[in-house]
Amino acid sequence: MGHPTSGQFHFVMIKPSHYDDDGYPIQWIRSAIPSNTLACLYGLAEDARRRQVLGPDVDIRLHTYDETNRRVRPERIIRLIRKLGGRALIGLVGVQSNQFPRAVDLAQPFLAAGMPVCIGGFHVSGCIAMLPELPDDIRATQALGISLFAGEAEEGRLDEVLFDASNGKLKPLYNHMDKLPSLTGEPPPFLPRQHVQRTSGSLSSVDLGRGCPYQCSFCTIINVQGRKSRFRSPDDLEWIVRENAAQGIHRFFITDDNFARNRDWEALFDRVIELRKREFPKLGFTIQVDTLCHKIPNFIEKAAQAGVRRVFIGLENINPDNLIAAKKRQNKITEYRDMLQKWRNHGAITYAGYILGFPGDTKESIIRDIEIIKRELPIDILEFFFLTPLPGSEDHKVLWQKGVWMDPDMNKYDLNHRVSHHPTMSDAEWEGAYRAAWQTFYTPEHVRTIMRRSAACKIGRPGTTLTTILWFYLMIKFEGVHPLEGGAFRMKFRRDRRHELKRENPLVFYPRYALDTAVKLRGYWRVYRRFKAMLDEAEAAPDRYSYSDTAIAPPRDDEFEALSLYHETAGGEAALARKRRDDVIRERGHLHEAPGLAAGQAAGVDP
Ligand code: B12
Ligand code: SF4
Repeated sequence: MGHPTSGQFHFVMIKPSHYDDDGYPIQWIRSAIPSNTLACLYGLAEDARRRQVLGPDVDIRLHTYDETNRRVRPERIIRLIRKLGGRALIGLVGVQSNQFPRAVDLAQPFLAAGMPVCIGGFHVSGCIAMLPELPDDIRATQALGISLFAGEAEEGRLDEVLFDASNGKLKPLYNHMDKLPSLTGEPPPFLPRQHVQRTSGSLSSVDLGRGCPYQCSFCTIINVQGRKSRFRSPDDLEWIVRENAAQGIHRFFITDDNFARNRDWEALFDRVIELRKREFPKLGFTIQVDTLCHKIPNFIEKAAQAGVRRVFIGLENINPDNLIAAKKRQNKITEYRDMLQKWRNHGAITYAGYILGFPGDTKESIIRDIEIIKRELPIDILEFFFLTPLPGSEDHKVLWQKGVWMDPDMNKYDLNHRVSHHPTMSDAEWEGAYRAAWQTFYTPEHVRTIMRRSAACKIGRPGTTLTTILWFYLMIKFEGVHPLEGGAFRMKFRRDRRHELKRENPLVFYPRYALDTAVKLRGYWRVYRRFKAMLDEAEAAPDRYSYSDTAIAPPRDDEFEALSLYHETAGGEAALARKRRDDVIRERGHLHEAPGLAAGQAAGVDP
């Protein structure tokens, strides 16, 4: 590579949001969690800057924007770059399918100003990974002159893009889907503190690994990031901890989709345990795992010692027939209680993802299942999703090949909207069942029960459990967005409305916005007072520590005969029969491990 130019080169990284149902970007004064993609790109770009990849005379300047917590005004960015001088690359980063329309809208003013734009992330990568040809929306983007990046940017791939942009020769497509880079020793994700301050506070995001061995048909990750586990080293992790601790950040969301299948989980936990003991006692983590994680010897024990306090679990469903239909065979309902109780006994707050709209679901079965979960499984937070054919998943590919209808508006692919038809429920029924699911789980009675369960646990954190329930409840009840896209104090800007929709009159827009905000705040306050009273009641209860119920009581002898989980669900009896058969084989000594999985992991092979 030569030295293309001298002076400055601006790399502007924008993580776009997506539009709400009224056409306004979903953004907050404080969003929940900083973006790991932005942190990854920032880490890579900072490294490229230090290595002077554009030559010693070119000063690379980095600008980062997360639209979920900051208004992005392209005209201001254009003015700033013109004032500072030099060439620029506008990178729209980590663009998911639901963010693709917004990303393209944001790109337009930059293109008009003659600035090159490149879009990367799961929509582009997922479509290229799975479809025989590019879908119309992506082709239209290329026709506008936007460059696309598919695959991951590590192993020096970002350098090439920066170099081409600085030479005014950005290629229409950078396709790296054929090779997944190693992560070990690559520049780790990092975000300066001013970013983290725009989110819930002292929490940053990192990925310590990518890839998952399973084959769930609704999943995009395996087709984009592969099924082999790639991971960062304990030294990389220590660097991340130290750099963040230096800016006062001690808590992390580890974004690995399934940290239990990160082949190096133990070495990574061991390093954190050591760092916690020696220097950073405040270190805390949130992780995502699968439902067999408790079968990995020491996994939960070491997670607790490493400071894991919140765990996202891909529960997905309690009907084995549905799980089998989604190729999620690794989820065994006969293990759910053991796994959840073990996390609880180690002081973690559990969030379980639950998908609605599998072929066997009806509105009645969904409500029945949620009632079973409330009674029999000790889950703190249950979050619902529409079964969605996300671009990049096998489900999407199959529907696409068969020409089955899927909503053409990518903005709706946020798992909070229905984008396909269900085989038996009407559209209205499915949407009704989705709303009913949230209402059925988060009743005042059940919130009270969760508070009692949390208060009964000696190492439980009822106050934090309450805050988390409030986050979920308030987003669904008042904000109309999925809690995972939520934040504090919604911002809306009249001029940022989706261009297909008419710009509203200021005399209509502002009074309505003010009124909506006031009504929401009043609602927030009422819910807070009501739920806080439940917390106080649970903490003051004379039987606080002796409280028990079916979900948290240790397994009973007649567990498998008595619980609805195994007898009222579709395929529950068959799952129970499989478990009993496996138990017999294990007792006879033929099966030494959890079926397939733990053995596969130990041997380092995909099951
Ligand atoms: C963490 C995460 C979140 C966090 C986000 C905050 C955070 N801390 O990062 C939370 C929990 C809030 C979240 C929410 C949602 N998420 Co999410 N999330 C993830 C997850 C697990 C990791 C993302 C990540 O950091 N990946 C690692 C980065 C490095 O990979 P990457 O984004 O692809 O970026 C690399 C390349 O693409 C490339 N690249 C990317 N951009 C650019 C730009 C340029 C210019 C260049 C050169 C290169 C480049 O370089 C990067 C480094 O290699 C992914 C799954 C996954 N494994 O990626 C799902 C995932 C991205 N999420 C998804 C979805 C659907 C959502 C939600 C809409 C749904 C929901 N209700 O949960 C919301 C939307 C909220 C929002 N506003 O983002 C889907 C998107 C699928 C799709 N086809 O669109 C994914 C893939 C998971 C899935 N279910 O399939 N999510
Ligand atoms: S376990 Fe999670 S990450 Fe792995 S394939 Fe299934 S949905 Fe995807």
